Amino acid sequence: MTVHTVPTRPIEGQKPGTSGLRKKTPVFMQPHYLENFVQAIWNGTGGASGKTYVLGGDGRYFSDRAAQVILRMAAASGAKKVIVGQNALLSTPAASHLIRLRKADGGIIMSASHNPGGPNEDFGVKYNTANGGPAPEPVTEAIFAASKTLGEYHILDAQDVDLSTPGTTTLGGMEVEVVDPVADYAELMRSIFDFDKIRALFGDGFRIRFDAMHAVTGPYAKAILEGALGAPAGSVVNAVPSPDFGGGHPDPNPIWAKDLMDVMFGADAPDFGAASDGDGDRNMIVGRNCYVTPSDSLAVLAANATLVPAYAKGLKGVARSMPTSRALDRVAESLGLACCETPTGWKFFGNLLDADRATLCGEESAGTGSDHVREKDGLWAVLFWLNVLAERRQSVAEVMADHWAKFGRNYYSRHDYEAVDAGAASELMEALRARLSELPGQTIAGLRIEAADEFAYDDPVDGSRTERQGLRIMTQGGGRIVMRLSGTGTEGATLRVYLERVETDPARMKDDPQAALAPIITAAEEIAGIRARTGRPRPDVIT
Ligand code: VG1
Ligand code: CO
Repeated sequence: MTVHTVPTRPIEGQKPGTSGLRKKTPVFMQPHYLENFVQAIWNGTGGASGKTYVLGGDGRYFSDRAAQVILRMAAASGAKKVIVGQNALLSTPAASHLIRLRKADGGIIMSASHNPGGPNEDFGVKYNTANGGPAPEPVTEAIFAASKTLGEYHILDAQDVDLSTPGTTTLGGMEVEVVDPVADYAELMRSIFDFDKIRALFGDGFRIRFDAMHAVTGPYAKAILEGALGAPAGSVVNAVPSPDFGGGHPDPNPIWAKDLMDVMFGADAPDFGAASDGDGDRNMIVGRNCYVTPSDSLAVLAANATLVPAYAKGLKGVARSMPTSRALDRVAESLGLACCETPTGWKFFGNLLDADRATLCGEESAGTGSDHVREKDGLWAVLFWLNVLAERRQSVAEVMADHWAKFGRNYYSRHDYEAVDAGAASELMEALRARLSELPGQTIAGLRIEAADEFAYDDPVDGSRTERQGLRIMTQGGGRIVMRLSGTGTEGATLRVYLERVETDPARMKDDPQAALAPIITAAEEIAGIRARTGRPRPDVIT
């Protein structure tokens, strides 16, 4: 088999964002686009020679062909071995686990996560390092730098590798091992949770509806929930991964998982509902007539962690991304745990997890995880909840009411303005940045502003500093407005406005979050002029 050295030129914009490089699928399918980026990964990480990688993805359109290109390029650059999920499938947490289990040097995950897939939708490539986690900033910077100086790439001239059956083959001088994507992950879950207790819960008639949203978690949820734990057949719906996610938007929130919400708020609703995203790292939790915000879910898991065998001895610490609500901080304070605040994106939790400074981490965007892998993990969060409910034998609504009574309630919502004009979005941010220093002391929409700043993060483990991670405005009584621009979009700019208010009076905790947040929402509009600057009368997505 011949190694081709193909001359190429740097392609602009191959800068990984919050979570890998995401572009429209036709962009990724352009000549040399994928190849350039893969070569930049090798070049930016000291070469592929002699290395072992894990490869998989969420099965979205183009991943079958991309997997073959990546395999041929790994072989051409002298990699020793690639471990591939059958049919190129691996959820993001399963890939993270496999990298760690097999002590691989790294992994490539083909996914654009919750972004839709298909010929005209999104594709993505994410590189994970040997700890199983998303490449941290210095590594993504090195990959980006390599993409800017590329003059050629190497690819083997070979037929496609059969990825449909587990087993080992060779490609040039490289070993290719096709593995069952579910088995090792299922074993890991069994080692963390009390499967007997959860099985007993289902045995007593507890009903669950897990919506895999036509994405990668389907086979995992079927095997674990219906297989190992005995939930009735049909508990997992939309369980077959499809290249375009059934034409849907595999984002587990009340907007895109509306079917699930309707069932959970309808007559004869099951006891528990959950959904996961394209690549299986996000989770949505909903009880009967009770939606749990991701920030609250994180706080509840922290407060109940000792009910789970793997965390029975307590947590070493917790961490949340800055825009995530401070419900977690309240739990941490009462348990005497350190609570670290990081920029948005899972890559910032890696160092804390590796250094044993945090056991549990989470983001407001429906990502929760622990030190069992180095990614957020959707199905793990669902099993965590089930383990807690199996121990407490209460409804989700009762668990939430109890939690708020004990810790207070952080009303929380995120308003997204999607695909707005990039120039207008950056002007909005610039204008607000310029006004930050004059805001403290002012009263806007009846709320006194106590502090305002731009978030920067000093990593306590490696000392690196990450700046410009969101504008924060703190109001009287523990309220907060955060604004930042998304780093995962593929069209224009997405403005995210995060709104929070604290309520400690149990008598007032039944309010609808949007109503409870009304003064904060008004203040955000007055301060930033969102409507005028974006030309949007209202947010596109409210979660
Ligand atoms: C979003 C979320 C962030 C999450 C990231 C990747 O990023 O806000 O919390 O880590 O997506 O998640 P951004 O930059 O668009 O706000 V996933 O499941 O899409 O890999
Ligand atoms: Co995801």
